[in-house]
Amino acid sequence: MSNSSSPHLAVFLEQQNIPDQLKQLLMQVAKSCDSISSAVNRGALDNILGSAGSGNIQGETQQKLDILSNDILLEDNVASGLLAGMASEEMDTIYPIPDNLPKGKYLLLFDPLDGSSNIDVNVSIGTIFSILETTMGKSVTEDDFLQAGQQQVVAGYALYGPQTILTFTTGSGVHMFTLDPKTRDFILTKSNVLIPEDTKEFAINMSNMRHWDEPVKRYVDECLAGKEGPRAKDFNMRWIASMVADVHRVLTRGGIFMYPWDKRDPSKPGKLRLLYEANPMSFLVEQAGGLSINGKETILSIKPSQLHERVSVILGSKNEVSRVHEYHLDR
Ligand code: P6P
Repeated sequence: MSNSSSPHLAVFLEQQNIPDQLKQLLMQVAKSCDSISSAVNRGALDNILGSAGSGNIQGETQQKLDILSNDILLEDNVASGLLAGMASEEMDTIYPIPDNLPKGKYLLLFDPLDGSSNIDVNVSIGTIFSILETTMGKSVTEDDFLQAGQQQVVAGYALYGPQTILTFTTGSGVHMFTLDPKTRDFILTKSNVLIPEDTKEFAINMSNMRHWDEPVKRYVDECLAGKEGPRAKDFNMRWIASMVADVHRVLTRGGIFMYPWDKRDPSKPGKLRLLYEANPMSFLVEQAGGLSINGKETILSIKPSQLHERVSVILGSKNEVSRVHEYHLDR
């Protein structure tokens, strides 16, 4: 879609009916993603691959790029005067804006670099972000972040792949911008993205099959049965193990992405995090005409009870997610 008349991000935002401070915040986040993209592209040249030798609250080993990406987002946005606080997959607790700095009314939540297991093997990774509102200038606590996903004012991601693509919604459709490596401008390349209601492509980590709950196993078995089975059509499977890349494919050509609850750790509702992975992706998918559920309920309706809460995720093409939903209700 891009041509010389395609608007830059700043021009596009000027045309949007959203508060100026939110436009400024989106521009700032885009700038941070541009910086992360440059760091990711440099990789081993700057000795920033591999483990940082530390762990996060999720119990995961932090990669050097995880921490660098987190620091870029913190440092770029802390003094913007637009935020009351930030929260990150890589930080145990929330980050309130210090009292000596100007405060705003937005909360910025992010997974600074999603798909970290792919960093060292040069497979697409990304930044996921979500913006909530609070009272202007408030000294925030964790409770201010515990809002249902339907309260988000912005959701988006930056995908660091063959191109760097910034995708976001402000509640008026989903729009995609490609980073021009020469000018470092984000150029609108796809607007009002819509997910096809049907698909022949499913995404799930098949190695966990023996641990799945019955409704998910029933759905995947039917996909695997292909033309000879009850679906009477063949399916294809994809699994990149970077949620950003898998969801970008679903937004771009349809599909169903699943990281469901499984019985490896029954106390955990799922692997993916609700506030800064599932909620932003669910807002994008619903704005693009898809569905996003945890099995029985829509993810955007879930009221969080803790910052790093996890959730089962089944999202994508409307008619496929509806089928999985029915199987959960039938059980
Ligand atoms: P698995 C990446 O670590 C992540 O959080 C998501 O981006 C991705 O979809 C999932 O985990 C991959 O998990 O168990 O297949 O490695």
